[in-house]
Amino acid sequence: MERTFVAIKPDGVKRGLIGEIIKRFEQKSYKITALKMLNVTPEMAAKHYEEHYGKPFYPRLIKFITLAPVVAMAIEGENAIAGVRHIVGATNPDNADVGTIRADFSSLASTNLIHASDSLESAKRELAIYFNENEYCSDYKTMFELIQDDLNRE
Ligand code: FUP
Repeated sequence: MERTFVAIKPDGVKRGLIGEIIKRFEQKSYKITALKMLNVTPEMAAKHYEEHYGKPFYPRLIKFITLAPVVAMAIEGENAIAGVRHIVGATNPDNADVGTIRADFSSLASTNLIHASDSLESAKRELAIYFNENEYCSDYKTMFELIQDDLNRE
């Protein structure tokens, strides 16, 4: 099982796409184990995007993520890091596969609706910026987990 970090960015919140985006992860059978809306502070934004510091798009990236609330999530599942990125689509929506969130709802990389961790290491680092350990609610079973339990029962 992997746990990854996903954030619906300010454009997704403002455009009323929170439900549409979360639906795609639920219907894939992933388990949401933490969820909140928050205003990202400049300090949090700098930590989140530290790998992009100094790049031409960095100032606008920080401005954008702090402009309006985001919806932050922890998503769990088998191979969830790559699987979630597959549903999210390529950074530039023009290159994203049709059917992905970015291809279906966005037309610019600077406002591409959603962030998802790209590795186990990034997921751990990013989750720690947005969530405290006591905010996870992993202690319940989704229907998908119950189906797996049935299948694995001797
Ligand atoms: P991703 O992992 O797909 O979110 O992409 P990156 O980590 O490479 O980039 C993080 C964010 O920087 C993107 F979501 C949008 C922004 N960005 C730009 O605005 N222009 C670029 O050319 C690349 C990234």
